[in-house]
Amino acid sequence: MIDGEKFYLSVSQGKMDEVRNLVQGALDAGDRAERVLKEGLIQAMDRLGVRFKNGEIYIPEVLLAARAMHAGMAILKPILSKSTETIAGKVLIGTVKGDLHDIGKNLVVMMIEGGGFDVIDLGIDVPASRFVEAVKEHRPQVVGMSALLTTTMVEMKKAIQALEAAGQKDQVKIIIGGAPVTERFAMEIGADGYAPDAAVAVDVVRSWISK
Ligand code: B1M
Repeated sequence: MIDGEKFYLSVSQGKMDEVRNLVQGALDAGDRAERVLKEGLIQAMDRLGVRFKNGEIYIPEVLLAARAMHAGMAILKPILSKSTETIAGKVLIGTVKGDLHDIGKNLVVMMIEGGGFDVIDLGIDVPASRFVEAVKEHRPQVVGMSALLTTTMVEMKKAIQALEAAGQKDQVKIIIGGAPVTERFAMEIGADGYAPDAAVAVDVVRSWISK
């Protein structure tokens, strides 16, 4: 029996040991790893995501919670990786060329992972060509790009154009975000979606990839 409230309290307070114990306890009691992930960890992160979106909690709390969630995920990952039905889909993400900001991008990565998706994180300063190579290599359903500088926003356009030139754009949905980015800009450069924050990013990805 998974006690969602206990998971939520431990995750939201960033208590890594407690989260590990809850996960291990549920597994020892016979709960399937998929259920522990969905009804324990993901549900906790979902509740947290809503509070973050509503401005009730802030970035440090989300980062701490995400770390606690990762501690629980580490126990589940070896079990889950044997099953194909658990991972909802694959998301490739990176901060575009010339841009070294990754705090927001990392938050997006953590939240998307918390949503049950497999994330390939290309890191920072990712050139258009690397996005193209990685799409060919990993075959994600979604590509995410982050930019924090007005001067690097143009790199998002370049990466989308490069994906198009390589015949890869129609194979993926593209989401962009970062402080200077807007929905309008996203549409102008041919992205499929935009998210103002990590919680909305998960919602957008979920709307594209049905479990
Ligand atoms: Co820089 N920096 N910085 N900086 N920095 C800004 C962005 C700036 C606004 C500060 C300012 O002048 N007021 C300014 C940009 C101005 C502009 O272009 N309009 C700026 C500048 C100018 C610079 C340098 C050029 C400074 C210099 O060297 N002269 C330089 C550039 C380096 C480079 O990238 N080439 C630089 C360097 C740095 C540090 C290295 C010191 C550090 C980055 C450390 C790191 O990331 N590891 C840094 C920081 C920390 C900031 C500020 C203070 C904070 C950014 C941040 O992490 N915010 C920032 C000022 C500010 O924003 N108040 C600033 C918290 C983070 C959680 O929010 O990243 O917006 P954010 O992410 C959000 C959403 O945007 C969204 O979700 C996240 C979570 O909700 N989101 C996505 C982000 N990516 C997404 C992707 C999605 C969806 C949503 O889908 C894929």
